[in-house]
Amino acid sequence: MDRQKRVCAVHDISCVGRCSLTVVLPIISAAGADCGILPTAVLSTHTGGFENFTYRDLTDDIRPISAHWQNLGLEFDALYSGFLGSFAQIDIVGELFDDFKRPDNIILVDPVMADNGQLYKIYSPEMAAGMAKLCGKADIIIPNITEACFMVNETYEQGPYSEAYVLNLLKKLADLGPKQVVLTGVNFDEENLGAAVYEAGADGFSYVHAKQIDGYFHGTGDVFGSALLAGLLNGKTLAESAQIACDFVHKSIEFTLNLNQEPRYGVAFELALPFLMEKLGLLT
Ligand code: PXL
Repeated sequence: MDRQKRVCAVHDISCVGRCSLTVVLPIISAAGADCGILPTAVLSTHTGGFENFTYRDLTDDIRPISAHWQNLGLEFDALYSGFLGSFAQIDIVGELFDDFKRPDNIILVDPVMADNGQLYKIYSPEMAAGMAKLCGKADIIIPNITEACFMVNETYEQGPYSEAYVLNLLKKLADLGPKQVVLTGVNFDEENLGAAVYEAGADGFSYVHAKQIDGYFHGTGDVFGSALLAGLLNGKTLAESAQIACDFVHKSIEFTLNLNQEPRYGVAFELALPFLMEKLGLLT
């Protein structure tokens, strides 16, 4: 058996609502990896669809935690960042990447800050330039279309998209510095929804998708990103991992609808974990 992979997941803890660490940790664990966490903030719920949530910013804890890990000589096979607790954390997480980057590990950045054409309420427009800088330190970035538009100063449009619109975004995102880009929330017709997968310098992109399910489901970006990383840690290519992630999100939404669960509480990904493990070849 191969050595167990170790991940550092840099996201908030939204205590209720299934996004960020309450999603990343179980999915990475189900993928057979050791998932270390670096919480960026603690909230009573996530910020989408709940009022009066509590918010504890953990900016001051990140450097001491990282320093302790460096003293221990820890190494990570992947560092995966998502929702950051403050603007100042962008530079601090950038330092963390500098300190833990190895020639063969993966830095995966989800520049979580916006959706549906709008920045999340708690963020100011300067977040976009900061996240664009952080993306420059990543091997792989996984923005949605809104985040992409904010980072490369393009006009946000609603789908279905033309290939030219998507390719332009992909090239500009790759110009920020990452080697590979997975752009989420891409559709070319009303039937399907998926992601465009792009290698820096390439002429075209590949497209992975599943049947579109109407509605807005909270936390699916984190479910997608975690399953994508789960694929990579298990030796799948980026395109294979993106397809697995897309199918996993689709299955999780199906379970959510079958159970009539409220979308603001996140998707029922737990029930789809056996499906993910099967796709990763972990059940044989
Ligand atoms: O899933 C993204 C996310 C993560 N963490 C918090 C959020 C959101 C999206 O709204 O509010 C706290």
